[in-house]
Amino acid sequence: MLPNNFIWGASISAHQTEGAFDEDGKSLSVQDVRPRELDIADFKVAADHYHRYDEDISLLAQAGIKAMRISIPWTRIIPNGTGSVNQTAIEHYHQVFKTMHENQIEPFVTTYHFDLPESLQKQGGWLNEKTVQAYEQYVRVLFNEFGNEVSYWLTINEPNVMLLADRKILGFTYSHTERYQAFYNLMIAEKIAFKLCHEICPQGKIGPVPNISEVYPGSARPKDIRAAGYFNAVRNWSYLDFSVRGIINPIFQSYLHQTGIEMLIKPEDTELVTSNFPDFLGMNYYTTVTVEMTKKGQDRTNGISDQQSEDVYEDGFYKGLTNPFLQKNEFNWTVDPLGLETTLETVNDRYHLPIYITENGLGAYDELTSDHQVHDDYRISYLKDHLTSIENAVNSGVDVRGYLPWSAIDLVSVHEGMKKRYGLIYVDRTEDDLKNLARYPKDSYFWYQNVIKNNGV
Ligand code: BGP
Repeated sequence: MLPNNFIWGASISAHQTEGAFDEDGKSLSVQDVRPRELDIADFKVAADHYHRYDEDISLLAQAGIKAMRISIPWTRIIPNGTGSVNQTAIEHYHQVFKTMHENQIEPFVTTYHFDLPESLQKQGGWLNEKTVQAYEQYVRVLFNEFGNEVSYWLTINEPNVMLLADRKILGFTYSHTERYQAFYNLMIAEKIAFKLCHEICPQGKIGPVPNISEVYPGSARPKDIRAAGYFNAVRNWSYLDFSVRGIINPIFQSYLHQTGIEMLIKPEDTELVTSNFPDFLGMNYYTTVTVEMTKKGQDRTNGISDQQSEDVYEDGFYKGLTNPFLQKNEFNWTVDPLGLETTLETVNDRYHLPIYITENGLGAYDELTSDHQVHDDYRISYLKDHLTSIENAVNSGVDVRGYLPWSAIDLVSVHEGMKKRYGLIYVDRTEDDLKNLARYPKDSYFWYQNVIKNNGV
């Protein structure tokens, strides 16, 4: 049974929904300039949420939704990455938050969701400590401007996926050494956000928002258990141990040492890292990952793979493989609702903090009928199965306080553009035909409305 004050929400990001990519003073982010495959939509218009946010917020309120996760683009607030603040952007988000509050919707705000200002990327991005200082200035503006309108702050969306992921997220890949230099700088930036939020926003609460999922061993072979331990540390606990415990996870440290990298918390950062902690955990969950041990020099191709496993590889440590006991969706993503229950229990056991599920959803080819309906029973069963896992985790003592599924409205998928739809609300456009961008609630919207009314499935 979910608690009476359980928060029912929905989630989006700015670059995947707003459009207006160069309007009202916004500069270009790495998402605007990175190459998109020819057949998938870019972010220039997306779902035009920048101009239609009042309609979208009102539709969400009609479903009974009480929280909406959005991100604010750094490129609107401080277009050059550092320096002058764009007052038009400040005013825009004051209006957005005003509209949310008028609709009894609580904002959950991600300060940075993959859309680093290109001007900072050109100076080395997260490899450059100057980006950490720029982020400090940026979040100081957010907390001072919106601290009285926003009670739930999320720092950096999925630093683990961003750093481990393929080039589709950032448009480039880091070398091994660069990856962990960026890791350290990103995690220091997050600690600064914790510190400033607690100093500037007395009512504010803040948390990290990694993509966390249990890593399974490909067999009962001890070496595969070891491989899963390494990837669990690299993918998950390296981030959450730094955020929540202020340490470099020991298994992660061992992996780094064995791969030729020494990572210590710099003496000048020790106070910051060990004195500033989150109030809650945001957690994005889509699937679980399965790995096996690799032999040194073993070819990384393994014949069978899925979206999550294709890029999971470290010679001599782990190699992703498709879990033969789980189904995949039509975009080749493994589906594992029980994995969410397992992951929640593990995260609770490790960190003992309130958890908000800030992303969970099914990307699918949806079809709009001639009478503007979308019969997405496949999405209803995905959401129902995962909500059941959340209820089971709560019943076994995990402090889950909210569910903000991905996504409130259809948006531009990072990997597969507009055709891969996640929304509770359909947005009428295709990859290359903007049509009228009209909004049509799907069957899953009405199902979710009923779930909210009953406070659970
Ligand atoms: C998460 C991101 C979201 C969204 C989601 C779905 O990692 O936080 O922004 O992209 O993945 O993935 P995709 O858009 O590739 O379908």
